[in-house]
Amino acid sequence: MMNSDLLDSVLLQTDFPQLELYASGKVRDVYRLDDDRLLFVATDRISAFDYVLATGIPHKGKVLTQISLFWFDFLRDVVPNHLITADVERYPASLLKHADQLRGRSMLVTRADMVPVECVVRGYISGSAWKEYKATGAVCGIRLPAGLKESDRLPEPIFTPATKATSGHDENIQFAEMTRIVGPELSNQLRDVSLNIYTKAAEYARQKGIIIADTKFEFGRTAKGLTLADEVLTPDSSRFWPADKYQSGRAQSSFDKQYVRDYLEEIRWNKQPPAPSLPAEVARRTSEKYLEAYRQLTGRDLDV
Ligand code: Q0Z
Repeated sequence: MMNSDLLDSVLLQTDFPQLELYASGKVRDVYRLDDDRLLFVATDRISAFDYVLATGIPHKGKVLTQISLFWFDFLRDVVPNHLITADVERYPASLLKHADQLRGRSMLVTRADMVPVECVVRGYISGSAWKEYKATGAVCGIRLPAGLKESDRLPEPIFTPATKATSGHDENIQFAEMTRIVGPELSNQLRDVSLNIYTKAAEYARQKGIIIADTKFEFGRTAKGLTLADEVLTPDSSRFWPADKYQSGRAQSSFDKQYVRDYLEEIRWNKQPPAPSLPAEVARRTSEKYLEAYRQLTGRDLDV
């Protein structure tokens, strides 16, 4: 018997020989369709400790795509977004031969003139912000109250822009530095819209039992003006914490990746390539967590 029924539920690598790759990341690929339109594809790849693992997570690409689509709709009156359609049957005819690879995990989007700054909003102090705060008492030049503990909720959400460093890692910058890169008017506009979007989404997610500790937005310019692009408010672009396990004063468990991290610590992977594969049970339980995040946020089961 062929095991294709098992294998084809997980997409690690797309196979679109005639499409032109426009950008590729650890888990997503973007193709250029024509001058105005791109095709975004979310694979089932997962990264941990900066490396893509050898095992895919069933349904992950679909869950992340469907979460972004949920937020694009939720935020439609706040900010225009780059989505044209995620309905494969409405894609250009040349893509229909790939419909089975694309369905549920892809979006046809408007190509935007991207702003070269990552718009990060933090409602809680974690990760690089916690490190910076401990060292300096400030994050991206924003002075914070003394005595904060790791993972504390901030008095109000803060805008902490970042740039893609040559290392591939993001580098936190001060708002003043952002104004030198993109100008003061656009910087003010991006800060205000980013804080608005985060506040509205985080309030909603919190009612559904998910703390969105922080998140990264990317914007571009299109005919609609300043446009929300890329993926939005997913577990890959944000820290999702289960609200019922939240406790400040320590690092939080991750909504989606905790089983993966625990396993990688347990096998004492040295965090150098090659990245290991995951036991089927770890992949399956992680898949459940992504599906649970979708269900908790939207109130619906993802049809898988
Ligand atoms: C986003 C990225 C990814 C690697 C380019 N609407 C747009 N127009 C022009 N460019 C982009 C978008 Cl979203 C764009 N990225 C980030 C995404 C893989 C890098 F899926 N790069």
